[in-house]
Amino acid sequence: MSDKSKTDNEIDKSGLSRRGFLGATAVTGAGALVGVTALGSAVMSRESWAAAVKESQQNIHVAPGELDDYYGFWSGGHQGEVRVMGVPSMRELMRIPVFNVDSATGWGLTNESRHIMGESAKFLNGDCHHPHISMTDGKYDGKYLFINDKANTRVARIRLDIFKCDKMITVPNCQAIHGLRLQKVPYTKYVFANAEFVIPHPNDGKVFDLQDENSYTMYNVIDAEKMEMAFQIIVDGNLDNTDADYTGRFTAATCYNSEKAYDLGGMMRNERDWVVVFDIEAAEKAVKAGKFTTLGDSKVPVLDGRKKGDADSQFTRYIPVPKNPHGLNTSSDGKYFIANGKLSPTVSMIEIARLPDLFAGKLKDPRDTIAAEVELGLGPLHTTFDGRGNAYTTLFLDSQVVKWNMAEAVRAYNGEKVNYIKQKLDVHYQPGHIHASLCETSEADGKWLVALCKFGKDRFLPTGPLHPENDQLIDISGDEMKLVHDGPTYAEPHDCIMARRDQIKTKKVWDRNDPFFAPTVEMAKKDGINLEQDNKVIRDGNKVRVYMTSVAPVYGVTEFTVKQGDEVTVVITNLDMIEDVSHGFVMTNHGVSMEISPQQTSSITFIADKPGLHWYYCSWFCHALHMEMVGRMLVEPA
Ligand code: RUQ
Ligand code: CUA
Ligand code: CA
Repeated sequence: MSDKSKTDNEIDKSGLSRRGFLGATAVTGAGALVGVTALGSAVMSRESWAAAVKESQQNIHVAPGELDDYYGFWSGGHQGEVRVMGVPSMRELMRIPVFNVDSATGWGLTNESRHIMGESAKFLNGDCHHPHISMTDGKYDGKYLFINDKANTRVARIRLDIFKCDKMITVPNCQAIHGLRLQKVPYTKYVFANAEFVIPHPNDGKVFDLQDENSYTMYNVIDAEKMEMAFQIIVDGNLDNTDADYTGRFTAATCYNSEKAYDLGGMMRNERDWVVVFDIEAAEKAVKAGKFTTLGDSKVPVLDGRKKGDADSQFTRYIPVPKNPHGLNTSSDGKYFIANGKLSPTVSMIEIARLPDLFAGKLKDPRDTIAAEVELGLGPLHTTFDGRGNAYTTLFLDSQVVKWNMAEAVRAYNGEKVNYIKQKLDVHYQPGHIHASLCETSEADGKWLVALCKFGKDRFLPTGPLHPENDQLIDISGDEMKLVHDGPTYAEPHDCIMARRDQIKTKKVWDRNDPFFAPTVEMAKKDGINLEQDNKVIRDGNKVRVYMTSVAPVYGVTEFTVKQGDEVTVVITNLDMIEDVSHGFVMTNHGVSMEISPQQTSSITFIADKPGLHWYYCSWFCHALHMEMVGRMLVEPA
């Protein structure tokens, strides 16, 4: 059937058409994408920018004593954390370790964090791309932030009352979770996560070739509250980015490897790949009715959403779009799924109101859902919205952000003479994601836009061969986009999200009943310990548990003795109630470090394998006598 052969024919006929040209760009560009700006498109010099933005910079100046208007949550990419920024100051407020190990807080080292990471605590790396905030009725509810890990196929949740990761799951039967989005309406019941790579099933070391029907990838639907798999949907091709609509029924995802190829040339063979649209309600019904299979030992319900012959499945429809599409963005007015063409200079606007007819079999051609193919420039990757009918798309190859009007683009596509392009702004350089304030919600407010540029080149003081990226802040409140700030960032904020500061409500001190450290409280209970009072050492075979309190500037236990080879668990409860008085605990020469914030209980386990005296000390500056907040462990030789 023939989507594939059809598109192959189109290639043969393409000749010197625009498509042919783009094909060539794609081929040469694949190695030299980076060089495009250097080769001389009209990008202003750093110095001329400096002069041009001097005036507008006043708008973003957040003076000492003033607070930012927005929280920004930045993905830390292959560094594995989430960073919290103030917008518009672009000051970094906090870091939230997630898929990495963090020696300041002890994330990845403490028992509490390792309990949350589960089995996957053995991985010391991660690669996060897409942070998204939970929603109710299409607006941020400020409860959770979810983020993917492409490197180790995980999804994590961060609680936005404490800014800590509280759940993490490994998605089964898949490799590389990339695109991630949340259900917007009626609320974030589901997290949608794309597994990018096609793998054989079973993946038992016998199959290296991916052409037969036992090789596929899946769209993953995760229960957001339980953080458990709800179901998986098998698809044709691969999966890149995804987004959900404002009715709660549909989601869509881009596929760039409809060819199921293994190499660059193969993945660019088809002139069109596709957007796959999912009917989440239909899928949910099928699962409830028990109409699913499972894979191997996994109990997760699996639905088959592949096109079989000419009859599409009940859960999916495949809409061909050009070419190796990347970002998938739902317009904040709820009208369109927008697929960004990457190797095509266009974005495809899929009209969501036509999707019920597509699923009901009332449209002859899936392409009848396309409201417009909008020509924008070279290398469109992601699109964002200002709530005033305009969209903003990054052009990777042109190193530009293009502002365009959606209604006018549709009219132009239908033959009217309208110039839907409002402005093209040079950015520095090669932008990937783009994000405007509140753009993923129905409250998109058109104030600030961040273009996340993959290359910083000459914009900052040189830092050796490895350069920072450049997150540029752009004022979009007026008719014209104005670049107001260059923000160097460490590898690699693929994406960010901004919420109004009133939408995020944080705790200033821990609640003693917080589930974050509940397993440790449970352990203490079994040991007959009152964490808020007791300073005691408990021996249980070769396991030693040291329970202590902390009040600035003293630990409740300032000396203890163990035997060489003992497994020692230090449990500290910080009795300080005063905002900002966090303590730390470092056992020298043991790789042991953790944070204990006001009213928090933290614990860490290590082997006392070196006989001798070992000092421990507080690592967070908590008091004038912080340096004196110490204790000694004696390890007696075995
Ligand atoms: S992807 S540069 Cu990982 Cu979000 Cu588009
Ligand atoms: Cu306690 Cu420093
Ligand atoms: Ca392709």
